[in-house]
Amino acid sequence: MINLFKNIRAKIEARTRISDDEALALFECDDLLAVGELAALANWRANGVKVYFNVNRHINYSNICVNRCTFCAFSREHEDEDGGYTLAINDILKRAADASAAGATEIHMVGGLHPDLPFDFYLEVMAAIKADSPELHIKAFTAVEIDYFAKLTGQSPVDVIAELKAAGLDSMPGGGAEIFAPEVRKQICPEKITGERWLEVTEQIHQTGLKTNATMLFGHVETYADRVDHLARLRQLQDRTGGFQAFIPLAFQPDNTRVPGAKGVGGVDALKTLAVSRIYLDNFRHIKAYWVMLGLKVSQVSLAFGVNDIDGTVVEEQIGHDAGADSPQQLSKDQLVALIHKAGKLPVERDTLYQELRIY
Ligand code: V47
Ligand code: SF4
Repeated sequence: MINLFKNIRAKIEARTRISDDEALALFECDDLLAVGELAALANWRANGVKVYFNVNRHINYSNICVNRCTFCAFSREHEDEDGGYTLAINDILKRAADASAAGATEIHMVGGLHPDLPFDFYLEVMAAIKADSPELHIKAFTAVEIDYFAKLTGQSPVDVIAELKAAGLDSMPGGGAEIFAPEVRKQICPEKITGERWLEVTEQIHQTGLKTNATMLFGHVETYADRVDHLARLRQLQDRTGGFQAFIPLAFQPDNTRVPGAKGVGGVDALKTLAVSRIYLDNFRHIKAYWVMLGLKVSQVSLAFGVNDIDGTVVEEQIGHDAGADSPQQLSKDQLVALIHKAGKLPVERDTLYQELRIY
């Protein structure tokens, strides 16, 4: 073990990358503090004491979805089902306008794969938000939706992205990646596009110049080896495109889901996963702790385990809360700043593309 840590420290100092076997050994070891210290070193070299956050608002426009992933407590088959909904364009616009009035710089918008909404609905939503609130950056959809819109319209993903960009899309979040390994996908999201397809569509998105994030849903049925495989594929794609901004490990919330035996994620596993991600993904500048899924305390502690971004104000979130997340619905800017300050770090408000707006 001592040799493992020594070798990895030397690699971080020499700015060379660790191997898949080393990442697996870090996941398998019990010395959380040693892993955390290495992650903190890697993060220090990339970001110093700065921790980023933004003022944003999530809008989950519909939970109607043809995929019905077994880990998802958010989706419904149709609007008539208890809890099923699709927001009208005016409702979406009101939420965006409220966000802008409250100082938000970003709208984060994702939803289910709706069987009946035409592609024009999404174009109209983009254009209407931009017409109403041109100052807002629209971060919306994922490779999963792009693939779905392509099938819906008979177009290529590149053409779909071009239309969305022309209508106002500015960047994309990192959802839908889950765990790339086919055996795991069979159990948790059999209807979703394959991991290969997610990577292929994401590569095309990056080639159009749009930035995206990448996620990994962990703590259900996957093994450590599956996590390393996931990270390896992301690191390879990032080598080719440089189009990822942040990596966000999403802690699985088990309530109301249909994953047999899944218990959710403890604090130790969450911190270790964030730390190993920081050490392994040497070509990702930003590792984000999404406080909605991690909870506030683990998110705060993660700032000593390699994390340099704590997401945003969020305001209204369905996906994690429907699955039992016990975090608040929203945090104020003051709460985010205090949380970061109390971890001994420097809070930096950023925009979606990591331009620094204000240091606190
Ligand atoms: O793709 C669904 C996940 C994702 C559950 O890019 C669940 O900045 C935990 O991708 N437990 C959507 N996770 C959220 C997402 C995201 C969030 C915040 C920031 C960014 C970003 C992206 O939520 C889905 C899926 O992987 N999810 N159900 C659940 N029960
Ligand atoms: Fe649909 Fe996304 Fe939920 Fe899967 S995770 S069922 S694709 S909304």
